[in-house]
Amino acid sequence: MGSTNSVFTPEEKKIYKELTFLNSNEIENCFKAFSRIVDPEDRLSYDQIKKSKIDYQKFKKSLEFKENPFKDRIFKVFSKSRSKMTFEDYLDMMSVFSESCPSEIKVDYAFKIYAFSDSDHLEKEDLRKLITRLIGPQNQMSVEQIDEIIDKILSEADFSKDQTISLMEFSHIVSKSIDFEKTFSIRVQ
Ligand SMILES: [Ca+2]
Repeated sequence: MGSTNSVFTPEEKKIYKELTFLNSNEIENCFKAFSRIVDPEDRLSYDQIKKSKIDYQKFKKSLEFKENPFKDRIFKVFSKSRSKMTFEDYLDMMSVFSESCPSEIKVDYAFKIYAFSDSDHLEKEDLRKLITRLIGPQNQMSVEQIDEIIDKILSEADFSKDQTISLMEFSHIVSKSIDFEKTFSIRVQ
């Protein structure tokens, strides 16, 4: 009791605060969430946890993301190695999803997540996947209905008329959506 029983050294904390939009408490909470994924049985030391990596099989079951229809894309976009997520990757991700992250950065990452083929444009096929995932498996929509939505998005957002949505076009439509920031925020407990 009374001793500094923090997970992080003051230096680590300082660096993480500088490199993310997270406050001290949020960084601690991210560590707890990360530990729950890598070490559910509470066997590892803090240092071992910090050096652990999460694979997709574990990530997709995590409390924060199991219900997220884009969890596979989120995992891929934020895992620098593309197949394993380090604690720093996890912090970067939670930083983008935090309420303090500026909207432009959230938009940038949302675009990467929705660009299923990792290109720099959202193609019709990306929009189809996006809509299908957003409506969820229980809401049936016909191919024609989805095509109609795609056409509507393109007619409103595709200023360059090339049948794809660029990042700039995407930012423009998203900036008009009041809900965007809300849907793109996760509070880690
Ligand atoms: Ca376009």
